[in-house]
Amino acid sequence: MKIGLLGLPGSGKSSVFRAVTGRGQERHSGDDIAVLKVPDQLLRQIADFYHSKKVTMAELALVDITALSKGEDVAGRQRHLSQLAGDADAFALVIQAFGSMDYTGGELDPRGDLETLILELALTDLDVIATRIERIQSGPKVDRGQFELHTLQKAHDHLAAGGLVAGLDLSPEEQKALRGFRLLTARPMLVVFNVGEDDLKGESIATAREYADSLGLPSLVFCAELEEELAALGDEERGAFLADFGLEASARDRLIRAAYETVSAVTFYTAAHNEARAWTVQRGTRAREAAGKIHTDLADSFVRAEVIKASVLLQCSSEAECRERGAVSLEGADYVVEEGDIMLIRFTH
Ligand SMILES: Nc1nc2c(ncn2[C@@H]2O[C@H](COP(=O)(O)OP(=O)(O)O)[C@@H](O)[C@H]2O)c(=O)[nH]1
Ligand SMILES: [Mg+2]
Repeated sequence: MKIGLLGLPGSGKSSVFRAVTGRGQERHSGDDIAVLKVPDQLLRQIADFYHSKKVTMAELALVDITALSKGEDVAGRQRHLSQLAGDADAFALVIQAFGSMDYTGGELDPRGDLETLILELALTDLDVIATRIERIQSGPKVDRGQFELHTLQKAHDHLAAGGLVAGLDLSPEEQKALRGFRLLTARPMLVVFNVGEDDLKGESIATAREYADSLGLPSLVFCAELEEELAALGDEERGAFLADFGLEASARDRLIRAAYETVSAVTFYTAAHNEARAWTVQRGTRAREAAGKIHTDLADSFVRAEVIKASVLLQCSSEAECRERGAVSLEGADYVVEEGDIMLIRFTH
């Protein structure tokens, strides 16, 4: 899973990136990507159970996308945004709420900045949609084209009215018709309000937060500068500081958790003596597709999945006992993977 950091210049994207990754100031220009290991207590327990020699945590990639600059012409900016956004599965929108001036020297306006950012994303999508609608309308009339046209029109109207494609109620067929366009506002988003050290509760961003809520976007309050300092400390020291500041968890843990919730991630496991491993899929993913994550060949040669609930496994003294108790179920390709499933894929050779 890949999360892209987006924000206006100076909003603190790079600071958030450093706070979350624990990386120092030294950096090269342009994009930067970090792979975060997702802390997982259950994975540890499963690995202990199987005496696994190797433990592989799920990973979350974080991309620090270079600033959107207001200087470019609209078309250039949108092309730039589409390219940069690339294959990010979700976005974290970083909003400046620290200090007293924004990067243009203007007054601080977190709500306005969030609106600007969302407008940029919506305009980029509208442009993609308009181009496609034009192309369909100027081509030969075919049924499939008409369905796509209708769906595009629906997305267009929703965006034009200030909505996000992600907030649109679409049938599976309509979703499929739009998927290929990789629309920016169709992807899950969360908002990171980067507040000053004197406003860790985020009192200054109340109205901006209401706006995020109204769009159905989850939001986090961070002080990137403070979090950067905390990230440089050892685990024990950090724990004490977090408590001092009344923070429940580090920036890294909070961002990972929020990202998981935002994309509706489900964690399943594969476990044996050689390796215990956590995998992340989106809610609603079926067994065949999950198998394909483990190895692309496994999707094609999939026969059945043996599924044990981790919570049940950990109450048994051995996997054999689990089987005797009937706690291992055999599932077909269409089984919807659940949080905490331990899966063994049976396949044809
Ligand atoms: N006081 C304060 N300054 C911050 C905070 N976060 C970022 N900054 C400063 O704001 C400036 C821009 O931050 P940066 O992360 O480079 O923004 P980017 O352009 O979005 O990557 C830098 O000088 C940071 O030190 C914060 O939480 N508090
Ligand atoms: Mg930066």
